[in-house]
Amino acid sequence: MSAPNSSYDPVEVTPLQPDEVARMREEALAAIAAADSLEKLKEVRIAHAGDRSPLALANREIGALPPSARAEAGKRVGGARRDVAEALKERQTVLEEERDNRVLVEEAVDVTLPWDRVPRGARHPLTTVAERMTDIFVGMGFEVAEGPETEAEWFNFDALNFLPDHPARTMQDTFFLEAPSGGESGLVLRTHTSPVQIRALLDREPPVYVVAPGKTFRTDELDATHSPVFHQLEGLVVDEGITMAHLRGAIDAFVHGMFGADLRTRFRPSYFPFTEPSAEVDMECFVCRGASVGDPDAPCRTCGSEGWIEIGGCGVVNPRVLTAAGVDTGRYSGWAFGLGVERTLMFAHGVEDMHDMVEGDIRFTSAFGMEI
Ligand code: FA5
Repeated sequence: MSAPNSSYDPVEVTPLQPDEVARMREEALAAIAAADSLEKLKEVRIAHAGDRSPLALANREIGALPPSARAEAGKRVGGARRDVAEALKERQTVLEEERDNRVLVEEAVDVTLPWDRVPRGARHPLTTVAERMTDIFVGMGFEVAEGPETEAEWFNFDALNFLPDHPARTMQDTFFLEAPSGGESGLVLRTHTSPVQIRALLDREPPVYVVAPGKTFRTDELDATHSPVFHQLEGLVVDEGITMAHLRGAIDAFVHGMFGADLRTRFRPSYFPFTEPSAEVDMECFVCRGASVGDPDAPCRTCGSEGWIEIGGCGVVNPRVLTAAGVDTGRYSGWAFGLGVERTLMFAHGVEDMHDMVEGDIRFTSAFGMEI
């Protein structure tokens, strides 16, 4: 800035000449009008209204003028600066409005788009199928009983009338945990849910109507239809006047509730040490209903064209078992069954390979939905 000078001629100070002030003003207004974004307008503001802008520098020259010349020069430069400030404000408003409208369009939320939230997990279908099986019997008045997965050999075998030389007691079938010692029973991973029969009978007085879903273990290789860890649903009824006809009725009610209202069942003679007589339970194939039997043109994968599907074992409780559990066999009789849960899941949902049930692939589990 020039020093005050009484002989100073304002007309000679170039930045303060009217034409020059008008040119600076026009240049600023043109730049403001041409700014097409808030970023560009910011640059224009610094260039034409900032401390180092031509009009700001011209304003500084006013202080160097003789007092008589200051008013006119101040009016001229001040007017130009005011016009520039107003134009900046207006342009700022317009550009902000344009930006807001653009954001509203560009950032609109499409509520119809598919969501990408982390999916919720699903319960394993073995759990839900075991619950559905259990519920059918609970609906008939049965209560749920439990037993440990690590079981005394006495409950798993002896009390169920397995003689010491029964093949199921050899290393082929059973995970033995502790050998018997000092008169104490050995420990095994239970090979079936049938020991819960004994526990239920020791825990309560007849009449007994219980079901026991649970995990069981055998030294079987994992393949399409076997797993070393699998699940069963045990059922036990002990009451006065109980016959095999009641067993047929209960099994029919289960098959109808689980697979279809009009499916037939049949009992095939079998052997279990703890039931006499014993039977394997078959149900009519719910896919082909027997139509595939003897028809090579229409084979059925579900039943292997047998027309029937085996779902478990059952029988009238052997009086020796009732005696081991302290039940008066002169007064009470009973029946029991053991159904495979994996097998039920395979038939109910068309699962063909047991590997799918144990490998933990979430794509298998989530296909069954979020059932709880
Ligand atoms: C028993 O385990 C008897 N406790 C059933 C029983 C209970 C009979 C009460 C009489 C009275 P079984 O060994 O057949 O029987 O097994 C019953 C079911 O368990 C089979 O039908 C099958 O569905 C299932 N199962 C057996 N072994 C395996 C395995 N390794 N993997 C998957 N499921 C199996």
